[in-house]
Amino acid sequence: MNHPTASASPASPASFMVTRQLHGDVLVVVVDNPPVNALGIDVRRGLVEALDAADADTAVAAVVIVGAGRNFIAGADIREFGKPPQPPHLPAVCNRIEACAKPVVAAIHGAALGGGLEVALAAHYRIAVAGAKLGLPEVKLGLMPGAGGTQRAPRLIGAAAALDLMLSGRHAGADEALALGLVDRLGKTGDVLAEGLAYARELIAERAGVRPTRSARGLPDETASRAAIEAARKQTATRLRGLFSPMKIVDAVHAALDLPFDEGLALERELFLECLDSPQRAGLVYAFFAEREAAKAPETSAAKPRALASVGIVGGGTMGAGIALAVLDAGLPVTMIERDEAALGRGRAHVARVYDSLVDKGRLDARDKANAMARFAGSTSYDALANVDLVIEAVFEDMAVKKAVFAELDRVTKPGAVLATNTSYLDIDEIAGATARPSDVIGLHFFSPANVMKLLEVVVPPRVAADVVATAFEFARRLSKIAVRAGVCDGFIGNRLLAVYRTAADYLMEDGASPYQIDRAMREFGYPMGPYQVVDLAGGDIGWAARKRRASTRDPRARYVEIADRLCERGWFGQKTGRGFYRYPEGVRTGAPDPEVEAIVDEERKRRGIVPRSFSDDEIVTRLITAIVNEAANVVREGIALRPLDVDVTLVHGYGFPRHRGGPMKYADTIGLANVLADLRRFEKEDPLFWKPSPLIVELAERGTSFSSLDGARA
Ligand code: T1G
Ligand code: NAD
Repeated sequence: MNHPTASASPASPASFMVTRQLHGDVLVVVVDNPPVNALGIDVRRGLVEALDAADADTAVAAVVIVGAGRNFIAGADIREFGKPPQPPHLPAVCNRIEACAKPVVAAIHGAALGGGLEVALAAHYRIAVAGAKLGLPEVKLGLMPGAGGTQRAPRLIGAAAALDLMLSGRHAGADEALALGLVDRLGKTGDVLAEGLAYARELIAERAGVRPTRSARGLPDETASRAAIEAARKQTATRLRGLFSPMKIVDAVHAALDLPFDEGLALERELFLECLDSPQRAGLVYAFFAEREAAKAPETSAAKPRALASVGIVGGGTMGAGIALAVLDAGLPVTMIERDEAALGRGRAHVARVYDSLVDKGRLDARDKANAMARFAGSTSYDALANVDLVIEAVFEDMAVKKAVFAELDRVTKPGAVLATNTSYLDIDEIAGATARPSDVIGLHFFSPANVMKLLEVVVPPRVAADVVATAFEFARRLSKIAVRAGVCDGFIGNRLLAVYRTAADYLMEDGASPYQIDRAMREFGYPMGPYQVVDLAGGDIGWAARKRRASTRDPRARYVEIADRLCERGWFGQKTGRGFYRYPEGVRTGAPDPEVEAIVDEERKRRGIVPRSFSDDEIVTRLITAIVNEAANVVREGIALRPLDVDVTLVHGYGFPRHRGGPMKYADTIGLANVLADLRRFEKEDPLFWKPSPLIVELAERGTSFSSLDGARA
């Protein structure tokens, strides 16, 4: 939206970020703080000045608040959190808007999130145009609405709807916002300023006057409201267990039901400040910025992406079909290549099956499914890939098979096509060597299920061209994936750290901890599953194959625990065989501890002459996280990961590391690298090879600094 020229008092920064102009008798107040009009101090000051001006100017009959650029207001300025708060604080700004003697209209386009929606809720009337997204996502930052949202939203849309928005953090589109009562009307055009002005003039003509939300009667049905609050308490105590702010949100909404507005607002402030001080807020805000920084690789600013209008996928198995779904969901056409018609049929059926279940659940419209399937083509001839812009190979994890596929791709694809492999472990530079154009070959490492998991490791071999890397990041953005740049080594960033995590867990198990205690301790720490539940989910046979492949190159001095091999030798591969480390009675996804497994563990200890000892849950967590952090420091030191934040984003989005802790490197910084080094020195006495401290940790600890010092200013 193009905003009118400033007529505010002389050149305070506030006057640049919040401008105002009289359109007849309507004062238009424009918030202009790129990139997302965050409510930083100057914007807050500018809004108060604008409302004061409106009340003081008799020529003003109504006010319209609107955002410049692509959004209304995306919330408080997250970068201000953790810094000393400066007045006017946002609750006061919102109260000032609500107290205006002239009707105030919030004209919403793009994002109206968090404090941005709270500004709109403080206005007396709200209009939105198509494409608007409204929400109170503070919970995703370890926070809660802190500018009246917990008191005004329930009054406007009821306790249940308000709690759903605040506890899920999801965005409501314009239509849903109207249905909920978050906005009063939808604009017929996309011209948000014109729509806002028209609405304001109508209100003036009708002498509609002001309509403070604080006195809205959205909590009429006390019984229903109490039931919604109790249901939210249960949900928070179970599904959001371990998170700090959700229960504070429920407490605040409860106050909206029982307390007068200003007392509820005061309680909200108290609870908000508690959330602001919680370490979870620090971890989640770190994660917010780290994800965005990870998308900025040197190549993305050095080169322009190539064309990306069509995609080929070779291999229609677990990953090929999942990747096809992700590409179709992004609106792109897909051509799948398989060895034979039967395999191709399985790949297509997998894609259709996923869409059918979404349609059945009402999460996808049948028409959208048909449109997506119409963009799906399949063939057993590689010639079908002659004109695609990008090809992703997802065939068997076998070097010879992959090299044959890339030689074929080299023959059929057009010059400039990007050739990507989804290999989990294999040397991408060797695969690239099977073509005459290694500079066009890159790794795109998806995670299963590829249409669901957000993480995408962009694996950069030494000979790849910068614009190919830039194309990979652009592709990730199109698929709404969180991309992380990784160098080539065994397992790249994620699987390399997973292997060390698993090894440390196996050492603990053989030394005396039960696999079930280890899993429970890691769940308490915040992982959705412990390491042995993950093995059973992914399939013990996959790891077994990898261990056998590595046997010839394994360091003979390294300790090797054979417990998992004993289970695999019995065919106990996990969920897919009904038992692994746990037993899975027919159709049950949550396994039961298995005394036979504990007996096998005991046998192995005896065979190795190990006298089992007990470990506390804390010791288990310390050892497993320290193992990850130590190896991750090597990954950063070797340049496999550009920065520590890239490791954090990888483990949070691909390996279940609890997001509210920010990631292993952020977590290590909260503990202090000197303490991490002390733990490493302690463990090193037991096994100098496995626990050899990373030189990077030694260096940073000696310098008394942190991993984040390597991330650059923002993260
Ligand atoms: N504060 C500061 N910077 C922000 C920001 C914010 N609220 N939102 C985005 N940015 C930066 C972001 O880091 C990036 O910077 C650039 O803007 C573009 O963002 C009291 C306490 C709005 C949907 O949680 O969800 O209000 O990397 O890449 O994909 O109750 O940004 O370019 O340098 O994400 O188009 C609540 C957070 C705050 C919304 C746009 N608000 N933002 O998505 O662009 S807490 C939120 C978003 C609060 C009050 C409480 C998204 C977006 P850079 P982007 P996008
Ligand atoms: P899969 O066995 O499920 O599927 C492989 C498919 O490739 C099969 O359908 C097979 O018919 C097809 N294929 C084999 N040779 C072919 C050829 N020459 N031309 C065309 N199609 C051919 O395997 P998957 O689990 O989907 O794994 C595929 C790749 O993705 C592997 O490199 C694997 O390491 C990697 N990967 C797997 C996962 C996972 O969790 N499964 C995760 C990330 C990466």
